[in-house]
Amino acid sequence: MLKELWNDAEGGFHPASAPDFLPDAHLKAVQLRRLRAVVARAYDNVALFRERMTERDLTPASIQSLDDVAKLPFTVKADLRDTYPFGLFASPMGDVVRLHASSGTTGKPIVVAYTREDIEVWSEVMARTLACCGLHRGDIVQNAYGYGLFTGGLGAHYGAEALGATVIPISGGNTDRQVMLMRDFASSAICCTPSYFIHLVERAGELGVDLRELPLRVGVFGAEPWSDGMRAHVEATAGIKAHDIYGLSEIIGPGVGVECGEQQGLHIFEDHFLPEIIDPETGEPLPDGSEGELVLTTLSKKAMPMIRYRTRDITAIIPERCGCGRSLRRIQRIGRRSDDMIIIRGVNIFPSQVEAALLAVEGTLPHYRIILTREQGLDQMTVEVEVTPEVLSDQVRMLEDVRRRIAQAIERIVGVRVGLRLVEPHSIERSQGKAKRVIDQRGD
Ligand code: DLL
Repeated sequence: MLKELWNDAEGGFHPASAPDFLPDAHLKAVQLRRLRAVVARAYDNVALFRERMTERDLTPASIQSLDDVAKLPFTVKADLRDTYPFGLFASPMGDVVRLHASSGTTGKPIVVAYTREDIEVWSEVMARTLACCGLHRGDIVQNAYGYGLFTGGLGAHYGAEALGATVIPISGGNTDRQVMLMRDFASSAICCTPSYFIHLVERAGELGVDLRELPLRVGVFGAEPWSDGMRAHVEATAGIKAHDIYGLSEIIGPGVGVECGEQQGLHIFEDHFLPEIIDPETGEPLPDGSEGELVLTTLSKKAMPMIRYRTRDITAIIPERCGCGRSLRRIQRIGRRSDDMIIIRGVNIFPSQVEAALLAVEGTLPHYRIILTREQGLDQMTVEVEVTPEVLSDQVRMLEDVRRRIAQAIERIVGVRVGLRLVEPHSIERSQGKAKRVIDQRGD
């Protein structure tokens, strides 16, 4: 597959031949053929899936059209935990060439598996991801996603190599060295979490390096939610174009979807991943344009097919065609998960709303934490945010003014008054991977 996409004469992908641009009818035919094959594979090889289909009187022959996917049972994260470690594998161990795992919040990790063909598909979708961000052969890609059981590092690595770019496999952390290599090796792109990149820009500043003066041109940021305010901040402070990349271990890792140059939603690589949006309460499919939970079916995975996996990520499918010409449909950026809702005094609050409120106020820095406590049986929420040295060094009036504006912005967006703590730059711990924004001290 990769060979077909590669056009050496032009030094990169040939856009017209890439599956990103398939005519709709052709794409749908590919999807249906692959859907039928993957359902048959899961039915034949995974006991849990076969039992669930049998309970519903379904066999692989029940899938005659793409809409028939809605007949199939969902798969949820608990299914991966309950069958830990290898219970959902559809390939014999002899065909599994790689395992990854996602740590989750408590207890055992969830384990995912890849055959050689799966690794090829993953490399392909990641190469297409990076091409979508405007990268090509000759680019120097600093890969600061963590290498190891986390899918970010090796996913971006194989994709960058498949694209023909030069990879710097630096992994996460060691920020001073990141800055040094970025300058010395003239990195043109960086892959990492958005929160780590903000830290990197800040540290570079302390070391006297202005990223805007370096050849760095593109950021491929994901693995955690980040707002448009955050994007505006990183694009301005680093002088780059910042693309949002989405994925999850259960489906393949990074490479499920990405923003193109238009930066208006993320294209899903629909020839390999079939997206649906459902009502998270009822499980009913919702039409394009409605917001709900993203459900994904892997169309070509061999070692661990996922049928109607409930991601818990809340988004909507954008019905309109993208200006870039890709026929792949897009989803809106993911700002929240159905399970990260905080309820304070009966009001539902998502961390992304707090972020949007904070970044709208001048004088705040993009470093914050939400601390949840319980006092006399009542849940309390305190937002801790760093403010610029000017705010702190100026007279008390300015500090009070910023505090009042933040409080108002939060109240306007989330609907309740919450505790607020303005702190000095650097007082909140920096992450090397996914930022931990919510600190829950409520106990239970
Ligand atoms: O985070 C895979 C990945 C690596 C994606 C590098 C992008 C870049 P997991 O650790 O399994 O896999 O976490 C998956 O992270 O269900 C979302 O809730 C969240 N997530 C991932 N990308 C985004 C994003 C990797 N761009 C979970 N925006 C997913 C918001 C994201 N949330």
